[in-house]
Amino acid sequence: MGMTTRGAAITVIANETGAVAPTPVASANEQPTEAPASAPAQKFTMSVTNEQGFYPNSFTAKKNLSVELEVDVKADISGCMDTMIGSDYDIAYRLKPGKNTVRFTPTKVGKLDLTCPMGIPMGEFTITN
Ligand SMILES: [Cu+2]
Repeated sequence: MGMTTRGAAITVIANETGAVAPTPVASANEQPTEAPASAPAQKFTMSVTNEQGFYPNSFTAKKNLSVELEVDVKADISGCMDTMIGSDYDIAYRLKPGKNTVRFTPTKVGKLDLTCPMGIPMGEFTITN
């Protein structure tokens, strides 16, 4: 019985120069856009006590960045003073005893008044660019 040895046929293929596409060059760094949505909120705190009322009550915040106002209610607030209104940004927040967080994003420069529903001032924000 005859055994056949398979001869390995080696085919030499000539390289074609320039056939391999070069790796794309990474694009240049892009400048971040202004005020990305992931920007941290501007945080403020206010307390409500029998001694000082709503205090501190004057804040400065930047436009187009979200605001978190923590209101720590340590006094008994009665009647409509338990509701904080900021009509420019549809703020209508019912304050509970303890810590409350009022959130909004100012979109225009100027004053933002926080009041009770009757208009008695609780605090104000100055919004800047
Ligand atoms: Cu009131």
